[in-house]
Amino acid sequence: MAKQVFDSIQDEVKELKKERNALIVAHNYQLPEVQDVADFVGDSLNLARFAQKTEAEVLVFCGVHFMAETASILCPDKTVLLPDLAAGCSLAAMAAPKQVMKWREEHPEGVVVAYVNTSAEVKAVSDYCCTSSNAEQVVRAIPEDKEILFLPDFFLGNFVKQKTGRNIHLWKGFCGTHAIISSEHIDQLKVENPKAEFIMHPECGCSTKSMPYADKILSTEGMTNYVHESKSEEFIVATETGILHRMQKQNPEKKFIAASDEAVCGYMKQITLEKVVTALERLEHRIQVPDEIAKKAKRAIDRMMEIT
Ligand code: CIZ
Repeated sequence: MAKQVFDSIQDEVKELKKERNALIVAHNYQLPEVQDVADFVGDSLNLARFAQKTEAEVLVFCGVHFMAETASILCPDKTVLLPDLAAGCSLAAMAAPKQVMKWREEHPEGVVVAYVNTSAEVKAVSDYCCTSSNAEQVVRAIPEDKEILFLPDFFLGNFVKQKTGRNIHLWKGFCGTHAIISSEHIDQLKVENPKAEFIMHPECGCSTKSMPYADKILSTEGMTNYVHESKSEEFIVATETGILHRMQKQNPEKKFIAASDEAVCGYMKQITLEKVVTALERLEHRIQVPDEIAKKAKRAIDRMMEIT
């Protein structure tokens, strides 16, 4: 986006935020210009924590629907806006509440751990919520004799299963964006960039093949912290490409290479700067979770928050 256009929209956003007593939060996968107008950029857990702490009345949530739902559940007194309702999540859509209930019936002693990439309705029929930054910790907090039902991401669940050695049943969901990243392409990038550290997200479909030689397997927040602290100057980053903007901004002297330029989440990219302005002008689209579902989903989210 041209600098002049960006500056003028940024001024408009500043005015509107003041008028509405609003703040903008943006996920690590958002478009660069959306991240640049945000008051806070982070992963879903840190965005939720920020939302809880702030005194703003309105939160423009630049992320996807399930993230805005979580913010709304945790901040029932705030107006949570999602600038475009088409910002969904293909992974979250792979688990419906009825299917989860059936899974529970098949494993009556099982403890259900739902990755944050689930609808509020699915969280409401789960025991614990987790994110990729705390999935291992959440699983370790569950008594050892319990079998665990992990959903919806197969690869994250499998990663946690390997790390903990726990009896975990895995749902067969996956993230279409992370699935694009191939281990063959990573092999080639590693040859071309021999000094680069290779860091990958546990949602990567290629994780089974590439995991043994990944320098680190981390959540988005884990990745941003790691590249900042690491002495290396080059990194191959296997996750949605939006995160490279934050990494480059925080570490201008380092080089970041996307493991795949095609790992772009079309849902995340539904949120544009223009739609952020419209959301603030019209106070739309308000995300509200029905009370009964919110109450039950909050139990699973609170259990996670107590552990991490
Ligand atoms: O929790 C999040 O924000 C997601 C979906 C991924 C991550 O690793 O941060």
